[in-house]
This record gives sequence, C-alpha cells and structure tokens, in this order.
Amino acid sequence: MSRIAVLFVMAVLLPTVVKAQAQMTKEQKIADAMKAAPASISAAAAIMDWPATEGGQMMTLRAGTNGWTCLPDFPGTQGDDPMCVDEVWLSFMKAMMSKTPPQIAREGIGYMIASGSGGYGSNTDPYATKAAPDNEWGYDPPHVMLLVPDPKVLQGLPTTRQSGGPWVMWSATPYAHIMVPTESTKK
Ligand SMILES: [Cu+2]
Repeated sequence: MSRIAVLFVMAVLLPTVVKAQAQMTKEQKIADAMKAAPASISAAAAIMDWPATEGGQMMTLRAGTNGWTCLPDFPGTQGDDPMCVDEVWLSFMKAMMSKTPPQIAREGIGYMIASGSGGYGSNTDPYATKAAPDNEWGYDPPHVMLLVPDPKVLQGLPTTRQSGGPWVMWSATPYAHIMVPTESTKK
C-alpha cells in the first residue's frame, strides 16, 4: 500500500505528477487501472484518477457498477503500480489522506496484482517518501492487500518482507494491513 503514502507529498511532487500524468491519455489510464485486478472485478469497477492538484479530490474517469474502484499508476513514483480496491479500502485511503484513524467496518480487500508491477516504499512509516536507515525501504511486489477490523488478529504474522511470504505492512500503526505477494518478493 505504499502508493497511498505518496499522496501526502503531492505538494512536493506536484510539478512532476502533472507532467507525468499528461503523458498518459484517459484511455491509457483506464487500461492501466484495469490491469490491477482480475477482469471479473475491473471490468465493472469505477475508474478514478489521482488528484490533479494538492489537496484535490480523485477524479472519475469512468463510472462503475460493482462497488470496486480502480486507480492507474501513481506517476510521481518509480514503477507501474495500479490498484483496485473495495469500499473498505477506499475509506481507509481517504482516512490516510486526511491523517485520521481509519474506520474498518469489515475485512477490506485490495488488488495490486498487475503482472510485472510493483513499487518502492517504507514498510514501517506510512508517510515516508524516501529510504532511511530505519524505515525498511524496499520493493513491494504485485500483491493482494487485506484490512482487518481488529488489529489483534495480526499478531503472530511476520512484520517484515524478508520471508518472501505474506507480512504485515506498517505494523503497529493505525494503517497496518496484510500484504499477500502474488509474485516473487525479490526483484
Ligand atoms: Cu498495495
């Protein structure tokens, strides 16, 4: 879920973002966003674009009918990392953007499984924008991501990427969630 973190540095990255977004047409953004989940989900999902201005709202590229929302690559960061999320995840992302505690009503499910996709981020700090000695900066492979209402159920799961299997990202923060890699965690 490291892509969410980048929203918080829109102020810094905005010139880069605007430039990069201009390089993808609306149709290309929709096609990229739809790669993030199986077609059975993304075909009827709403397609939203990242805010074009600091503090702005996501913009609808295409209305949906199945409760899922897909977003294209966030262009201000390295890699191609589109995502498709359910309502719980969308609510969680909005909470992150406003730095408020998320209300997780039920398990939330998100897909970032586009083949060959992935991005870099901190495994400990949701708001980190670059590598630091203590923030476990690294590669997040294509994955499914899970939110749980009760953080106690995360106890006992790995909290680092090292095992190559599922792990808890941003453990011990309000934004903890389970990462389930669908490709090798090595790059
Ligand atoms: Cu993710």
